[in-house]
Amino acid sequence: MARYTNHVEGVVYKKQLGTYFVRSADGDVVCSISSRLRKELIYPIADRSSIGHHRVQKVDDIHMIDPVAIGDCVQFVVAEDGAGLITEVLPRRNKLARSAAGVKQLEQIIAANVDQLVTVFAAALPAPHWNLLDRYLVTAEEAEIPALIVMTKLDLVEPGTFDAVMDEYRALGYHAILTSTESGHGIDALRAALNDKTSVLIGKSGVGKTSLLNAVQPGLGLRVGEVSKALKKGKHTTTHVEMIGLNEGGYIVDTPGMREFSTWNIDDGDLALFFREMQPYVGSCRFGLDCTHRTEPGCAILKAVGAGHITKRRYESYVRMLD
Ligand SMILES: Nc1nc2c(ncn2[C@@H]2O[C@H](COP(=O)(O)OP(=O)(O)O)[C@@H](O)[C@H]2O)c(=O)[nH]1
Ligand SMILES: [Mg+2]
Ligand SMILES: [Zn+2]
Repeated sequence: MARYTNHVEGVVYKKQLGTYFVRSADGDVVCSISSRLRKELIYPIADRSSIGHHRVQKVDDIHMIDPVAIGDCVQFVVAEDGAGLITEVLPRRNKLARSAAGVKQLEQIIAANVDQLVTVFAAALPAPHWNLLDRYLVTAEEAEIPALIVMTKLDLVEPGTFDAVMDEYRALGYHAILTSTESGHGIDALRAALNDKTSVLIGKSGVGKTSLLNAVQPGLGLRVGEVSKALKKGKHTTTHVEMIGLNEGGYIVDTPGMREFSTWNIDDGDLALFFREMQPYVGSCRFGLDCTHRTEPGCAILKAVGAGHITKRRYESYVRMLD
């Protein structure tokens, strides 16, 4: 049995099939996790009878119920040969999670201890998908993580095309940046917004994420892209996720395989709480907290939509998320 030194703390910055790369003040250590920790944290999810037993055994699913996430602060011990063992996951400041693809009952933690969620959309090719943006924003609200909206490929549309809709989001208090890697518009603003923060980048394939990262810092998009490619290759690389360091401080967490995105653990009855402009009305409908804000008489939210205090577009997004 290897002898271990005292507990050290660090941050998980990369993981790959049951191996965790932890950064601490004393350097980087490659860790596994203690069997006690694995049992303790996996049990409550893996035991759910609603999940077919055939699923639980798949490698991808083990990844999804991984008790240690990118960004986690952990305690670990180091053996004389330099191998580390994670013994404790320290309380998370927050966590960004979604329903695991194809397995609604499983939570997939994208990252823990995140400073902001950066949602990337293209002005065109592909056209922006506002309902998807609202789903990202609801996830950020629920997790209490600030969201940054980035609309890129601005050069592909007439000036001003999306000013109104961006102003709509700004009026809700969201920070929105318009960029183009063709013209260089907005790149300085994006670099400044990423500085010294741990950012999770999210957006469909082809919207321009890699190009944006390369514009912010030469080679950065390439590095993030390599991680994504490794993830797409096949089963046995699908657990490789990494936090990439920015030269001027801060980290980018890539979110590969995000072709679909479903919110995790948000009840229909709570959904309106995560639409900033709806939240103040929750509870003041005639049916109180039982109101779904769809067809009920005396609904305060429907009334606010009618009065123009809540936009039709955001309200329709809400309804689509309920369905
Ligand atoms: N016109 C224009 N094309 C862009 C811009 N950003 C990216 N693209 C193009 O959009 C495509 C997808 O970009 P990429 O960065 O790979 O997207 P990702 O899949 O989100 O990483 C590529 O062909 C890029 O050249 C932009 O600001 N303007
Ligand atoms: Mg890319
Ligand atoms: Zn209502």
